[in-house]
Amino acid sequence: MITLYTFGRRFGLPDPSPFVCKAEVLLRMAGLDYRTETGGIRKAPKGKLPFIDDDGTFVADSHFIRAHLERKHKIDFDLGLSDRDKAIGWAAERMCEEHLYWAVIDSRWLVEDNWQKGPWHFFDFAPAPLRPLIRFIVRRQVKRDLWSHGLGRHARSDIESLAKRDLDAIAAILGDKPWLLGPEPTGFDASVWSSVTSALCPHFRSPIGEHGRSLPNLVAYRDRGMKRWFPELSS
Ligand SMILES: N[C@@H](CCC(=O)N[C@@H](CS)C(=O)NCC(=O)O)C(=O)O
Repeated sequence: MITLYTFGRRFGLPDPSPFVCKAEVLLRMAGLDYRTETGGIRKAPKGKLPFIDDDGTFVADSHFIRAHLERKHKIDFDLGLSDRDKAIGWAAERMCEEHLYWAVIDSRWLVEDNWQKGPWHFFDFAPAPLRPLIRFIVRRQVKRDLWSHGLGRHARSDIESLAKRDLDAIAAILGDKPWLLGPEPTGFDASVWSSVTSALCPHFRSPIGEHGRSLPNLVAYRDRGMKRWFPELSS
């Protein structure tokens, strides 16, 4: 049995982390039995979620989880894709994970309203006297991470414009296809769908989300994936 370590369902999303969400989509796509466990970040081999425990084999990072499932469970997530489509999928995935993700982090963690109704609550589990300190330290670390990445050095309006271009690019690749690269979902949808769904999350107020929700094919894509992989969360 596979155990997927997650943050848990929040904000109407399968997980606040698009990487955890991606790993869960991959497991559901593959039709593998799994259970989830929250609160495992202290055990995380790379200090981040997601990671899995597959009968005693620990694999961290959504990309390497995918590679592990492909290898051990003989799953081909890219069935039928041409080399060109694989290249487009990879470029879209990396744009979502290494660029759009950080813009969404900025809007959730550093915009006061969103912080208060979002990540602030990640620390509700901590003893009350420690909560303010933990919140301060973790938020300061996220600010540093954004600065180190480089995106955090721009004005917020510039970060938002960059993220909007990412969403426009995904919408253009998607066009009128049901899935990123054709009539059936592939492994790239696990990543791109999770990132799009996270960016469009209506729980948070942000020009990034508003822009994404104004793109009809992106909204339909989000709803299609939610119905397919997380019907329990689909409205
Ligand atoms: N490249 C990793 C990224 C994972 C990642 O950034 N996880 C974040 C949540 S979105 C995390 O666990 N952060 C906790 C921390 O940095 O302490 C993947 O694809 O799994």
